[in-house]
Amino acid sequence: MTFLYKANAARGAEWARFFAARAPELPFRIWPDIGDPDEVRYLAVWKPPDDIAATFRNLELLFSVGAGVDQFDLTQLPPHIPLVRMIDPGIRESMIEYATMAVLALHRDLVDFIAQQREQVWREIQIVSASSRRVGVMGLGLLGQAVLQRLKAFGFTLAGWNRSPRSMTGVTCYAGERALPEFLAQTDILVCLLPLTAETHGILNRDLFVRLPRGAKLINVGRGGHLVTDDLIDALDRGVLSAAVLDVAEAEPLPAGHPFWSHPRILLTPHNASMTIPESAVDYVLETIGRHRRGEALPGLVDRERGY
Ligand code: NDP
Ligand code: OXD
Repeated sequence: MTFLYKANAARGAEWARFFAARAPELPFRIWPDIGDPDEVRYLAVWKPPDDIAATFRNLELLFSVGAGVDQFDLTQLPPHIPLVRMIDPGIRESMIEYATMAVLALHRDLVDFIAQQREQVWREIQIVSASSRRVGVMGLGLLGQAVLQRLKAFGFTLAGWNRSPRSMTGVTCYAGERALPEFLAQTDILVCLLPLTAETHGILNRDLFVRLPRGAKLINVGRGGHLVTDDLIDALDRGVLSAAVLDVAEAEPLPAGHPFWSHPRILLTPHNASMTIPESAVDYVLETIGRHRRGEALPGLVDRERGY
């Protein structure tokens, strides 16, 4: 019975250390050293290998080492193998930091100041109070809620939009497609923290941008597939949007010459908003394995119908 890890090798070495300490009875291997594939009962991956079911015939549980699972072709996974996404305080805390950094950067006009510094321009920009700045988060899941919770401390006017109804103190919550225009109309800084599914693919597009107040700002920490590149560039060039912070791209690494690299109103990071922390991730997978063995419900179990 083996646990096989297929993701960042340096972090895999840390997983190995925590496995050795916390589950010495469970052999731990790092891809491509898979050993006997029939021994693999548990597989944790970022990018899934081909033919998982045919290669690992005795697989019992499949883990995503990230919170998102859009990298899996859910139609190719046999129904008897549960897919479990990562629920990790490390992901949550680093996402809160990143989203807070991005919201504050856009709120306090950092994109303009970077441009001014390059041009040696010393010019004040009128400060807008946090209470007058309306921040809206798309996706009120674990991360969206955690980000909003932390943003309360700054005094922003907060809203959230979600598939099913949610309620959060101090946050105006909107639900469903019909409520989207109303949510957008009162959002100055839009944060995308949706999972990438058939429904959300390309959601950050021209039609959505024009529903925001003119000159609104965008933060995409969901997935590159949420955003239509040409529509963003056009919106920025025409002043429909005034700035964007992007952590994700449709093709990663972003290809040379892509317009995101050089657009003066885009701040770009290399899918680095948050990271799974090996120590807490190992606790989570071992707890999930225990629950699975006991036949208990699995927090983080992916609903294949919904796609997240
Ligand atoms: P959750 O599954 O906890 O939350 C997803 C939320 O999105 C749910 O509240 C869900 O609604 C809502 N949702 C799903 N589909 C729609 C839709 N069509 N319209 C409106 N709302 C919808 O996920 P997390 O919060 O943990 O993570 C969200 C995403 O963040 C991940 O899938 C991943 O893509 C991204 N991510 C990015 C990282 C990075 O480093 N850039 C790091 C980690 C995550 P409902 O309540 O109805 O289910
Ligand atoms: C994740 C990510 O999904 O890092 O966890 O993007």
